[in-house]
Amino acid sequence: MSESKCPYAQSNVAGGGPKNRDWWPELLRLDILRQNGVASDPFGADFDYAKEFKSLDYNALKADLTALMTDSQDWWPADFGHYGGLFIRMAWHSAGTYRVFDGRGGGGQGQQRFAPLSSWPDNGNLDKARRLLWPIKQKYGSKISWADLMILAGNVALESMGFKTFGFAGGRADTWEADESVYWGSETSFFPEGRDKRFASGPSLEKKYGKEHAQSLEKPLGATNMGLIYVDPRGPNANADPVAAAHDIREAFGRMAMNDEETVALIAGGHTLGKTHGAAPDSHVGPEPEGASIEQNGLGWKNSYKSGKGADAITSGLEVIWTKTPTWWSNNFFEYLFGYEWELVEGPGGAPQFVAKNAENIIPDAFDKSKKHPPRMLVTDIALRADPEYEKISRRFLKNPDQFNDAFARAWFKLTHRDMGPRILYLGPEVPKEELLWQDPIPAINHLLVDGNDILSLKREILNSGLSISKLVSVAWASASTFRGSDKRGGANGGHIRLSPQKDWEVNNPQQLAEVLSVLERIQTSFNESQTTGKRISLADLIVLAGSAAVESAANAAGVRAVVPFIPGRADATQEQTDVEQFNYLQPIADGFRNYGKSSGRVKQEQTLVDRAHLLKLSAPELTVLIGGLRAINTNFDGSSHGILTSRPGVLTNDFFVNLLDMSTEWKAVDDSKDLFEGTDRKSGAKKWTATRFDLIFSSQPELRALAEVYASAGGQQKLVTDFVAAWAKVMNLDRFDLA
Ligand code: HEB
Repeated sequence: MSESKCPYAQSNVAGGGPKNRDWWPELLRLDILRQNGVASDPFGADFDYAKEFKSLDYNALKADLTALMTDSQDWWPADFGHYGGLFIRMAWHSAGTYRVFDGRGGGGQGQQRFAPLSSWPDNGNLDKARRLLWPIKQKYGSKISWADLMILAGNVALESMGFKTFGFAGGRADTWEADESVYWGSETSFFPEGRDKRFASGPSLEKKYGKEHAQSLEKPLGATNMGLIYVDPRGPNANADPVAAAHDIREAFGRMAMNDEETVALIAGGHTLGKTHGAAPDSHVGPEPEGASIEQNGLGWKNSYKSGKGADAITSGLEVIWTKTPTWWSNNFFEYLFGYEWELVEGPGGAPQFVAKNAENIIPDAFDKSKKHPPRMLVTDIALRADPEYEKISRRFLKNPDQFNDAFARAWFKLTHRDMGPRILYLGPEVPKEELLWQDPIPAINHLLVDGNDILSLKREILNSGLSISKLVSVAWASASTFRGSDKRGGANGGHIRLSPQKDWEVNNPQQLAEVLSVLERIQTSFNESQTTGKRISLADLIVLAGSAAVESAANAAGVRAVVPFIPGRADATQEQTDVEQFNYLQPIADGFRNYGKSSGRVKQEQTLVDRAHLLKLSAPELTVLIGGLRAINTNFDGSSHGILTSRPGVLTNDFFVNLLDMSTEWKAVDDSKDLFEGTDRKSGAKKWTATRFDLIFSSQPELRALAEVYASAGGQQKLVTDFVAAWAKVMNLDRFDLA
């Protein structure tokens, strides 16, 4: 491999030189399963951020933040003497990377401190915003995370600019390294290059970024360009077309769970305050923080134009001030949007932007009191008038500022809290009382919980109900495994598996699911009706209990005694509490644990498996033992025998590993996709097994093979049961934030 051919063979660790990831970029990597381990956390495993946050003097912190807003620093002077616009943009860009399909991104981990986000072109000069916050972060230490501080700074900015927010919740614990689990797109260059790679090609592309084009944005991406939070402010590929921009906005904001009204409110609200920065062409701007030299102390985008700051600052290269009071909340955005006709012009760097026609110079300058400007807008701002649906909403907001204010307050709260999980995780004195549908509410428990004896008798009843071990385990897995650590949605609590849309997902085998649920409902009803003390069991609990009883029984059948811990306390949500569209985003494209899903051109089955394991917060050993155990128990979504490498399906044996590593079997791909394989007896040629990539990866990827060997070796049967039970219980309880 010559250096010119392999630009990546420069890994800057351990003396440099190519590493495995350089030599074999295709090798399945498990790193994301080890991410955020104790080795990277200075506070260790016992650190309890919630406890720290509760000891914070919240009001003092807010007062310090408020004072900071107008405490202009010479090294980065505040526009109009107020940092509010900058901090709002920082908070919005922190939260705005969230996307519905995998729940990744978002402001929950303070990831803006790390690459790639720290250095995305769209995050230009937000390094300054975070650096301005440093003295406050330093003062409050571990009582306030960067993740919380960045969002709170946005809230305080709004409040100090005359806006009444909907509230604030703390609780975002920091991480200490870059989150490498996020697929940000396959482009190898940042904005402004490479937009179209993430859009399906075809005739729609030629239609100049019309509707179809925008709608074919690759899943799970949330932005139209690599390195942008959402969309190109100049319209798709700088085409200056506000209608096309609207299609992109709708698609990108939809990926963040925002509807049209929320989208209009957010954009108009955000651009009611602050300004853009484009004093001169960006040829004056140096490398982003990750690419900058060491003596810049982590800052980037060093600007050689005149003073390089204040009036000479260059961020987006656009030069727009939207409103007459850029440091005070108003309805100016809509008043100007409809009060003027707009003319397309070139900004200082040559980028398209709009200026109000025949307008007087009514807009203040950020640094020179004697100067005034005409109203200006970005192409994406004009989209709020050019798109017929957005226009209706914008005109309503123009006439009804109260509705605008309320919509922005709610949308801002949703934007900044969307990835925090259930309300039980919200901390602090400003948590709103109102319960919101997007929080996936689950009713409070108002019954007595079952105890030891009830649990024993319920288990007996379940195991005598005629339902197979495989079915019971499948349904419990289906219920709990929707959980994702990314945005803390999903999981067994709420019993959503019995509701639309989950009950109809292909991966859940709807027919089998309905059969199991009807039996469990019968058991639930008869138990609850027979109680005289007010004791009840929810179906959500019973589904987990049934799976756990089945796991115990499967272990017993393998000759190993096992007790699966069960903690009651889950409640059943109603259909009305369940946002069907938003729950559908939890639907797995692939779930290797149930042998569901195919390789795509970009992603192979085994990659989806690691992705899912990451969302389930599993380590590589946990992933391995769960696959081995679930295959032994026979839980493929469609009842197929792929990977069921055992003659005793339904028994919790280590057969999967023993047979997978058995050299008497020879494996061959049987389909062109290379997702399905057949194992034959090396000598006789007799057909023995079928398996998928999800299965064979445990014999081929060296780290997974090493783990598989553990469970196939002497003592492996006992260890498999012990480890499987622990990993199973972990998955069942992933969403039990009430237990912590
Ligand atoms: Fe924005 C700014 C774009 C949305 C808020 N923004 C800005 C800028 C741009 C933009 C380009 C400039 C930067 C500089 O500095 O230069 N946006 C944009 C787009 C969108 C948006 C494209 C989509 C359509 N925003 C938004 C939202 C919000 C915002 C949603 C919130 C809510 N922004 C903002 C602010 C600002 C901005 C506040 C200002 C900043 C300062 O002042 O610094």
